[in-house]
Amino acid sequence: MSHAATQTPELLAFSKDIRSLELSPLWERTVSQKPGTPCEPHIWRWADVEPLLLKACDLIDKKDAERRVLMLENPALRGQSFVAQTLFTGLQIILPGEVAAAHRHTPNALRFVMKGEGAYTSVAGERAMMHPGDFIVTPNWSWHDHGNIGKEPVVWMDGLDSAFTRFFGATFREDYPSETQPLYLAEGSSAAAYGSALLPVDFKPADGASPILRYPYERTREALEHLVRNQPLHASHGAKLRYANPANGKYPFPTMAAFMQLLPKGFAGRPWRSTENTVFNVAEGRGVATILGKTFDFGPHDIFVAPSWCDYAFVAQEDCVIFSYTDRPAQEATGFLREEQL
Ligand code: GTQ
Ligand code: FE2
Repeated sequence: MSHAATQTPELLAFSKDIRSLELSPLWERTVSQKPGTPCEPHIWRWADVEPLLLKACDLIDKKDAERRVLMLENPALRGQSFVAQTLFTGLQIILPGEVAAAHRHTPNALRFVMKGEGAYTSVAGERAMMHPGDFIVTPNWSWHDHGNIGKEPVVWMDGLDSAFTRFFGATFREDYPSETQPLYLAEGSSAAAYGSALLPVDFKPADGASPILRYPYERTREALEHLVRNQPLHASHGAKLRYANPANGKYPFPTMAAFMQLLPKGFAGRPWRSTENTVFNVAEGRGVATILGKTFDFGPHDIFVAPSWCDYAFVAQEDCVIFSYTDRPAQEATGFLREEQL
């Protein structure tokens, strides 16, 4: 509660005087003491964004751009690089023959592959081919480079927790001495070792990012199909699975969770709100998301953000498959998370 203190001339003078000593009275505080952030719900439609990504390919040579990425900035955070106060979203495009040079940084990164075949990412000595619908993990401080050895442009979404490293003043980065890193693990190694509900016999669980490099779309899609046919739907989320870190049963990153949900045609979800900041990326289908009273028609490859404490509800006009990522693990670890069905 903010009490309006009686503003005597002495009190006014006092408040003004202490400002020069970098002090300010709590009883005059104006910053919000409510849940939610200044961020707004917003949608970036593929029909608008795809031509711009292709145009960026004409304008920016790979040699001049470390990564050819368009950042999705929340309308309330222009110039600040973030889609919500805790999350970064970028759309990256890579043309046949191009390489995005190896580097590493303290932010964790996830990729959600959107369009095109023939691109790969190499992370910590292992290469994975990227296919639409795949979810890919780049743990913090691991070397990573990307390339396109196919015949068409490839686009994916980058999700980073760089807002956290910026918040803590802990953003560090390094370039690898050569353009690509050496590959010392065979393709498929992390899937074989960790991706079948089996673990190496000498494995010690750790609290970092998931050891699985790539969570393939086919398997995720299949699991959701099965659930939709055989289990009751969640009233708000339909059939929704979270990507798990097999090392500890938790999330793919200490800071970020990722999910895939299937909303069968005709689904009309109950409104939901959470202090989680959520970025949605439509893999398949058309529908309507209502976020904080604004309605957004969506289709394949559209991206929209539901910032903290903005209530949202889905209507599916076709079978919809929707990827999302959030800051949930950070809020669970701190005990801040609150959520409710409305
Ligand atoms: O691909 O390594 O969108 O380091 C932002 C920072 C992508 C990447 C981004 C990055 C990358
Ligand atoms: Fe990176």
